[in-house]
Amino acid sequence: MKRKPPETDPVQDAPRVGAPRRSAAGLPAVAHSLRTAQRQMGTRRTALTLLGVNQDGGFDCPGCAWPEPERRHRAEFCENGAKAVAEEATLQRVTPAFFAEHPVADLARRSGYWLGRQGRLTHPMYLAEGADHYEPVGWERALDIVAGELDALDSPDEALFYTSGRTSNEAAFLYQLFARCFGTNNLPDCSNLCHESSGAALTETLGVGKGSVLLEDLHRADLIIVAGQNPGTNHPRMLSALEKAKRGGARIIAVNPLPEAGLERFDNPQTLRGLAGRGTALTDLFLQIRLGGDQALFRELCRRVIEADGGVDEAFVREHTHGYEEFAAAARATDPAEVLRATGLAAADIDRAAELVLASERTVVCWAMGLTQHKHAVPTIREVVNLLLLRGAVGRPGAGVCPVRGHSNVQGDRTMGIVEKPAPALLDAMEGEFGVPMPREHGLDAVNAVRALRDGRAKVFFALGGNFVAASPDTSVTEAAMRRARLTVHVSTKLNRSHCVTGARALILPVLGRTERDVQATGEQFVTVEDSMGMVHASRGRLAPAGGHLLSEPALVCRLARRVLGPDHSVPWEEFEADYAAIRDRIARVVPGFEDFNARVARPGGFTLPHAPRDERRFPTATGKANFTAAPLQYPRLPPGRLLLQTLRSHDQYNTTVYGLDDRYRGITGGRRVVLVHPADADALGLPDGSYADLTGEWDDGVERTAPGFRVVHYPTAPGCAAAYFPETNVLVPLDATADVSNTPASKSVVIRLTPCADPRPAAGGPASDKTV
Ligand SMILES: Nc1nc2c(c(=O)[nH]1)N[C@H]1C(S)=C(S)[C@@H](COP(=O)(O)OP(=O)(O)OC[C@H]3O[C@@H](n4cnc5c(=O)[nH]c(N)nc54)[C@H](O)[C@@H]3O)O[C@H]1N2
Ligand SMILES: Nc1nc2c(c(=O)[nH]1)N[C@H]1C(S)=C(S)[C@@H](COP(=O)(O)OP(=O)(O)OC[C@H]3O[C@@H](n4cnc5c(=O)[nH]c(N)nc54)[C@H](O)[C@@H]3O)O[C@H]1N2
Ligand SMILES: [Mo]
Repeated sequence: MKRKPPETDPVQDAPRVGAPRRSAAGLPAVAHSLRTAQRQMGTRRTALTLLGVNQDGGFDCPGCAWPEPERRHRAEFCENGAKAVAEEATLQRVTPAFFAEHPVADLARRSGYWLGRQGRLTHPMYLAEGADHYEPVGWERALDIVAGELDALDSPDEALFYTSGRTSNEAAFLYQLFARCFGTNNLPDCSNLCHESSGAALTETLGVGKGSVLLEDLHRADLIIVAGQNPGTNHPRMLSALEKAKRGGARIIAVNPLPEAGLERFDNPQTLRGLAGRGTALTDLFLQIRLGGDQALFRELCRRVIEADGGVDEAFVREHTHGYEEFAAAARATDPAEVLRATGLAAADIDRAAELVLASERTVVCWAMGLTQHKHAVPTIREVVNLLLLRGAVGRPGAGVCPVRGHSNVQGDRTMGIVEKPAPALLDAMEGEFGVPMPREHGLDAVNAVRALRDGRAKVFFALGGNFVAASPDTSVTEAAMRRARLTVHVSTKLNRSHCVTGARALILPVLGRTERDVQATGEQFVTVEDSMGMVHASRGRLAPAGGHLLSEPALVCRLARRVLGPDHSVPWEEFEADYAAIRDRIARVVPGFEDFNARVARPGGFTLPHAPRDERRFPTATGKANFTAAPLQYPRLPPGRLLLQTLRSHDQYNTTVYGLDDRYRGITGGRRVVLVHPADADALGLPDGSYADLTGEWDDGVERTAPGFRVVHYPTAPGCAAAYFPETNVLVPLDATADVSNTPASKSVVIRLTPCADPRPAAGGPASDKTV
């Protein structure tokens, strides 16, 4: 069976390729961010907006979740933060006139890049059944439509309430409360596609599904291992922390199939040295690992530690851990030859890594999607924990686990109860506080939400932010599933693919972004967020709203709840809408660690949430100790003539939002349909640099999934491994190819074959370009 890719508009995608960069940031990055911002916002607005990012009294950067240092620079943002802000603060507008001009079928042919560039959404819009255009609709009528469809369901579990990680704590708390008062735990979120594997592994082994280090721990570390993460692009402010650690004597090991520029060298634009291009070399040891080889690497490091004299912190292991003997036996049985096969590394490099680990008292391991998006992601992250436990490197200053989160408030959303498998304690607390019975049965995660839509078990899809259709795997399956819904509703700031691939009826509900002033009945409001290290602080928008019809996310949820649950509901929705401090008072009573929330968040910099393993070496697991886990070694096996593809981010995108067509650090400009292949693999496949190929995914359901027309780039990736950007390649990721336990799509290990094809660019006789792009 063949599966055709969904139609998108033929963006003028004409990639040009130069040499990859050897360092990140510096002056070019500053210039680049200001240029992007000015183009979208003009000079005055650029200055006004960017100076408010991550400052006390300002707003939290809507980019990544990296924490702010206590002593902030005047401009505590980075190139990619500036792009995220500009994307939201743009002066372009998508008005009802735009929708009158563009039927949905036309929008569905456009690229995500084009859709995003049309600007901010300004009016609630409704797509009636059978209609071909969205039409403006009043808020009351829009909420009536949602309430009507929800009322008509046979069970509350036929509704899905998705969340993307930009939502504030206040909006997230109200949203999960609403969904549960309505009667379902169907709260899939972007975490399911992202760090779910980290949460699963850490909860089981340490008892808390969050990172155990603070910024100052990074600064004090002896050794920082950065595995499966590209901070130069996705967490640029992390480079400042790495630089500081480095200056304090830390060593850094980068574990990655790609030599990422940001990890090689950092020219800090906030220091003179950096501006002059005399930056800091960051990586001491680069382990160019095969995709999915990390569990084997960490297991081997564990073996070395166990076998070295004095390698194991015996006092810590005795006092605080469980399962050591069983794990040590498994580690001792590791076959070094298999480790070399799984990792593709040289024995000498592993020796060097083991030396650095053994020489370090204070080790931090940082990771992101390179570890979480594999079939064996959970055992891989457990292996990271095993290594740190052996060294007593949890709950010690300068040491610990550091899963680097993605969306700016994805961690906070989870803390607020956006989770499809809620802890009974959370439900008990909400029942006690609000007197409403909470559903106990587990709900659907993101992948299971797609399955439920596909199978007709779910009929209403409601999204608080995000771009579910483009972010989810198996694009054709996901899109077909979405089209089966009775109603799809997107609470959004910008136009995206999910507005174009709809259920029988659809709504777009426009809201305020982080950068905008939020005024309610009791006056100006602020919201709060939690960063990757469990710090909670306030975020206050400064700009005038993008239009007069926008609601804030908390206000929208309150109005919807009142409409669906009735005006006499026991939750005071009206009071919450008028005064967000009233929401925080309830959070303080329901969510552990938020006691006295309003007072503590009023302090500059906010406050840090408690973390038992970090603060007191207490491990709230099933055994009451930190758990070693001895899983069998796993790594992807590749049939001959095939490559293992990872789907990743370019420097010019934020998940499904494409800012531009360049991937500066990797030397690629002007296009996104590129596939990075090791020269030896490309030669063996008869694919010269600059030739074109179709990518076809192979999976055991026998369905062939094809993404056509990618320019082949000979690139120094690990042999046998390829890389291409998502969301273009999500069509290749099978819905059923997910991580064990966490059910996160395995989008970093897709088996593909490359078939040579003709150059699809217009100049080469390919399809005509779209004049409007
Ligand atoms: N500018 C910008 N910032 C962002 C985002 C964005 O899109 N743009 N997205 C945000 C979000 S939601 C997230 S989750 C984070 C994502 O941050 P990252 O995880 O850095 O994002 P990816 O681009 O997916 O990069 C994965 C990295 O892991 C490596 N890798 C892939 N597979 C493996 C493997 O098997 N082993 C090892 N050791 N390495 C591997 C890749 O080569 C790449 O360097 O960034 C957040 N910040
Ligand atoms: N193949 C592949 N797929 C992946 C990944 C991968 O590495 N490879 N990464 C996965 C990861 S880590 C993640 S986190 C997901 C991301 O999945 P999502 O979070 O669903 O996707 P985004 O692209 O971040 O969502 C962008 C949209 O959010 C809306 N938006 C932006 N700001 C706001 C706001 O303040 N309020 C509201 N209401 N809406 C707003 C805009 O309309 C914008 O179009 O994608 C996943 N998909
Ligand atoms: Mo993410």
